[in-house]
Amino acid sequence: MLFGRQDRKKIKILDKKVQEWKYTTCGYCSTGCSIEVGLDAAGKAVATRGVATADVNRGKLCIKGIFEHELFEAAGRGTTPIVRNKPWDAWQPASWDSALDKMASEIKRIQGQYGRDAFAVISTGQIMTEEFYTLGKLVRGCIGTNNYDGNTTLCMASAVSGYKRSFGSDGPPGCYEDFEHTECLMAWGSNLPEQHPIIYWRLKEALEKRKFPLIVVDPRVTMFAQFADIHLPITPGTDVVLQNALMHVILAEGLEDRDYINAHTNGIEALENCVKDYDPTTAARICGIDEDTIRNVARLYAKAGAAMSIWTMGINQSTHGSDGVVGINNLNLITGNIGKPGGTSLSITGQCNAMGTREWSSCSGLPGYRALEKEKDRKEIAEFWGIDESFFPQKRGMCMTDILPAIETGQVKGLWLVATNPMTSMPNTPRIRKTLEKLEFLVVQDAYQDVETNQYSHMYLPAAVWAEKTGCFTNTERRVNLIRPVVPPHAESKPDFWIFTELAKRFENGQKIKFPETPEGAFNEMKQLSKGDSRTLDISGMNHDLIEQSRGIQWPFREKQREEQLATQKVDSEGVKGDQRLYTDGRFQTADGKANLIALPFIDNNERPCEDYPFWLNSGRVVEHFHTRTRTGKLGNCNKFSPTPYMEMNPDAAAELGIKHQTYVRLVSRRGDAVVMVQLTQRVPRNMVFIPFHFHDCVNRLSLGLLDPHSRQPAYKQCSVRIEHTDQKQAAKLNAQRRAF
Ligand SMILES: Nc1nc2c(c(=O)[nH]1)N[C@H]1C(S)=C(S)[C@@H](COP(=O)(O)OP(=O)(O)OC[C@H]3O[C@@H](n4cnc5c(=O)[nH]c(N)nc54)[C@H](O)[C@@H]3O)O[C@H]1N2
Ligand SMILES: Nc1nc2c(c(=O)[nH]1)N[C@H]1C(S)=C(S)[C@@H](COP(=O)(O)OP(=O)(O)OC[C@H]3O[C@@H](n4cnc5c(=O)[nH]c(N)nc54)[C@H](O)[C@@H]3O)O[C@H]1N2
Ligand code: SF4
Ligand SMILES: [Mo]
Repeated sequence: MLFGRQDRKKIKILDKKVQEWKYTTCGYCSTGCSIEVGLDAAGKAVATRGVATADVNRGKLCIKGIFEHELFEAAGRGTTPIVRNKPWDAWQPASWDSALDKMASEIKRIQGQYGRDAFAVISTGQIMTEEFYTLGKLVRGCIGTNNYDGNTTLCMASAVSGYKRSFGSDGPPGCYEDFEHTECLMAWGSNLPEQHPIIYWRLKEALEKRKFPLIVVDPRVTMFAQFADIHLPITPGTDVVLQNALMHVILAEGLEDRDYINAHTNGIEALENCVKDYDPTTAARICGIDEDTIRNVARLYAKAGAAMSIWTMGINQSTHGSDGVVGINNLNLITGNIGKPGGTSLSITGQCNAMGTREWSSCSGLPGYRALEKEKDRKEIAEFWGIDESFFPQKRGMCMTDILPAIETGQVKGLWLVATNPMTSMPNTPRIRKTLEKLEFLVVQDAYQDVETNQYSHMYLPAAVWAEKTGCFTNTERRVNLIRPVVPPHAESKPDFWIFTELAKRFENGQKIKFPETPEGAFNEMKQLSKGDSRTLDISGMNHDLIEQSRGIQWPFREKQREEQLATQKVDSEGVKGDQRLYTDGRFQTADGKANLIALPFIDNNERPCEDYPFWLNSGRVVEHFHTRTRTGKLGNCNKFSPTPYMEMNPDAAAELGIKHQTYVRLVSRRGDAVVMVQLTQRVPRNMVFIPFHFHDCVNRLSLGLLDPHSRQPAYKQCSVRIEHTDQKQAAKLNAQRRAF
């Protein structure tokens, strides 16, 4: 029998006349979806589809992935290098040769005049791993500045620092498949359905097959919170207090895994002493979660056969970011939930290749998780590259969030920005503007010429974007996936890889060091550097073709694993598999192989709401936009959902101030002001407003961005503002003047 409307018209799908589908990997978020881009007879990218045989997305894509082929021709792409003497002069087009000559001579001038570290380099989480490795070789091996970092300090630095403190090394130990085994999942400060829609879909599918409790910790009633069994609307910045209280209950009630603690950890006594002070009654007053809920959640988590935690920016972007990560690790260690199916501490990464930069860019150290502080590591890399070991500094230099203030004090005179837009993404825009104005030489290397930071530069280098290039991204679950070039670089733009190797030729060490000629060449160097029995980050079994054939391979994947699998498996259809999990044997990357339990006393150091600034200002993202909108802002299919800067505000709070839905208001903080449209919603509590950070001259004009002491990551999500009425006509006019597409 047939149900439903019989006369329903068939949906017609427009025939895009695709002649060929090409394999690649999505270039937005860290989920790492495998994509195929369709080309028409003229070679134009006209469609995108998910790869059905890819384990990560199994044919699915989110709204950003579906329209990703449109970004190649989006407005604002750079066409040729351009230069000017002062940021207020007119741009002059330049040839690549003359631009790179000038860039090298300006770097040498600044370093000669003010010292090597006076020229700083800030990169990204959005170029290929081979490009990161090559940039590292150029910056550490040829230019020789120690003030070299990535925008990942705004993003994943707390996760990196927390993993290192707990386990002795970076590297998320879990994987998406853990959803299929877990018996309790706790999500801290992550809005998975909007920010990692395909990871969320994997979780949802696991939940549909087998019910387990889902607990979401977020001050807002996000989409994720709405789907949760238990939502903990925490007071901003107090996750560490909740974590200590959960551990207080677990230890007081004897629910911990003593055998695991004794065999695999150090530091339980200090932790026990610390969490004694965080009984649920006391903690409830600080973190805003009632004491019975704390006890209930602690018991659920500890009694589950396997329990896991995931987290994103609600934890990392805090003055307790690194501590929040360590707190999650503590919780999992005392319950024996590390390295087992469904029992893990899985940081959900941000940008498409935030992992690749952590692994191979040399930003915070040397390639392959090596440290500048270790003589053995310095020697090994110096020898491999063929330079003198003394060329390397012996400890890490400044982070991104310290480099910009160092321009203010005159320590840094020149800056090279690769694929990052601090004028929109750094906290306290008025201050960033002033610092950039002080630079003697600023180079912006970006796929889009209209990126806001370019207004302050002396040179702009047009970069090829995403699938105009070849290389790898590593996703949240340590899966290395491949981007094949789908179309040639736009106009005269060049792959970042090419720019790095060409610039290297203009430095003395660049004559000595052999630079790889192709991304595959760089990948081979990384493979050689990754070999070693004690290394978790081992990619020696991989190559580009095998990665594509397998639709991504997780590391570690050693040569030995490849040989074994090639001998026994039908690699043609299934590909090969790396290790799904780290630390399965309970051995960590510390001196004695045990993980560290670390006591975390809470210090309340946030800017909090007060009489003059009575609202918490929270910020984050929406599903249809990516970051500073250089891409999604120009794709009609994405931008149409939220083209106007807006804020979520609680209707009761609005009624009290006489503020109406869809009117403009002026927000004021101790740093500056911003005009936004009001969207009334119960999603935010009465004492909080939330603003997506995608828009220029908006939330970051207000934000404070106090830094985490361990990771130097800004606390974007906690500061305070007041709300004022504003002239509606003037506000509408101002809004129209903003970058509009
Ligand atoms: N659509 C889309 N997807 C993206 C991105 C994008 O720009 N657009 N960017 C990618 C990148 S780089 C990143 S880093 C990720 C970010 O992914 P998420 O971290 O999931 O996204 P956010 O919206 O920044 O923040 C998540 C939540 O943290 C909550 N939060 C605020 N303060 C606190 C607190 O004190 N405690 C807790 N527990 N929670 C708090 C906020 O209310 C918010 O709902 O997304 C990635 N995916
Ligand atoms: N208030 C507030 N601020 C935040 C956050 C928040 O939650 N709240 N989140 C922070 C986080 S987690 C992050 S990750 C940062 C992101 O901050 P940014 O990195 O500054 O933001 P993007 O817009 O992603 O900038 C990346 C740039 O790289 C360019 N690009 C893309 N692909 C390529 C390429 O292949 N080559 C080159 N050369 N250029 C390319 C893009 O056009 C874009 O201009 O923002 C941070 N800022
Ligand atoms: S979930 Fe992330 S990786 Fe997957 S299609 Fe969407 S933006 Fe791309
Ligand atoms: Mo991020």
